[in-house]
Amino acid sequence: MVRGLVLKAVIALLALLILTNCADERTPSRSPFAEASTDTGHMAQTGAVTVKLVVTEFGIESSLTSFKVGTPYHFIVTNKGVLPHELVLTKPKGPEMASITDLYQFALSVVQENDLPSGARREFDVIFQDVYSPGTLEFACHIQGHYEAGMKLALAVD
Ligand SMILES: [Cu+2]
Repeated sequence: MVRGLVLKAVIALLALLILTNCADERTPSRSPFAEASTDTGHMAQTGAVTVKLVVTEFGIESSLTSFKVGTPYHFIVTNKGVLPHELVLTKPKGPEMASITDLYQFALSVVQENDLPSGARREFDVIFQDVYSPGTLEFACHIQGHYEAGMKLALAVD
């Protein structure tokens, strides 16, 4: 009888320990995870700065071209042109970014051509981690000929 009781007590204690452990492990890991996933959409409505982008033949317009490091921005891009376009947030094409591969590999954000046909609207979030002096970062469409026709817009981050 006594042994049975002790066993039950031990089992109960073990169960309690396991439960407590689970709770302990869950609590710290859950909050940053929730902030990263669930709250991102929420943040877009409350804390983030909304930026409207328009792409056409052949240009890019933005409601904002001056940004701050660490501020969450919620971008809404609309294709008001008749052709499909893309919107890449990357460094300007040049000696440092000589190929399309370089441009995409560096990109802080990419809305692909397939996702941005005429009339389409796409949204994405960016929090700039680094400072970019004017002329070192831009929105661009690198579909053949579009960039050269004027589909680029310089921005700055400080
Ligand atoms: Cu384009």
